[in-house]
Amino acid sequence: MNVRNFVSGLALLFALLAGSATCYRQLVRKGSALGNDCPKTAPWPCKSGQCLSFSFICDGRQDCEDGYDEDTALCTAKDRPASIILKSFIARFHNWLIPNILGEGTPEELAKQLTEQLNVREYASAVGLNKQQLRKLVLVMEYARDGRILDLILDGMPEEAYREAYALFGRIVESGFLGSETAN
Ligand SMILES: [Ca+2]
Repeated sequence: MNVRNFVSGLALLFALLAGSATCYRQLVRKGSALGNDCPKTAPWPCKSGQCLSFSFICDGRQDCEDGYDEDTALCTAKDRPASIILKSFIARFHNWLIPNILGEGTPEELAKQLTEQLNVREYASAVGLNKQQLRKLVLVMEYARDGRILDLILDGMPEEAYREAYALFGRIVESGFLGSETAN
């Protein structure tokens, strides 16, 4: 195999999926991407053997014979910020986020759960949030999505966290993370 093609293909996948690196590595291990012999025009290998271009991944229609291109975990990772970026954000602002907003856990664990859990309810049950904590998390995510910087600051957010909070939490919310939950 051409190693350079493989490496740049993998880098491209990471960039395009822009998802959880950890989750992606697990998916690669489960799948066949490490033996990728697909052409450049359709560089994404289904586990069942077909090659797809990126526009077919998570577009809502099954293109792989086994449906892997619409795999729930894969598509969740695609829509969420990379866990490594979240981890760094959580680590820098842990005084604000842990445990008040995200619950108890290391930045790495919490980032992983945020990128991999389907919605805020499943996140809450994975990290052990009670009802009140769940409501608080939903509220902060809504504030971030709506750009309510003053409410976030009143809620304890350091001002310098805002840009990242907006980009990261906003994107998580956009991926459908809140489901039907609202804080009010
Ligand atoms: Ca598809």
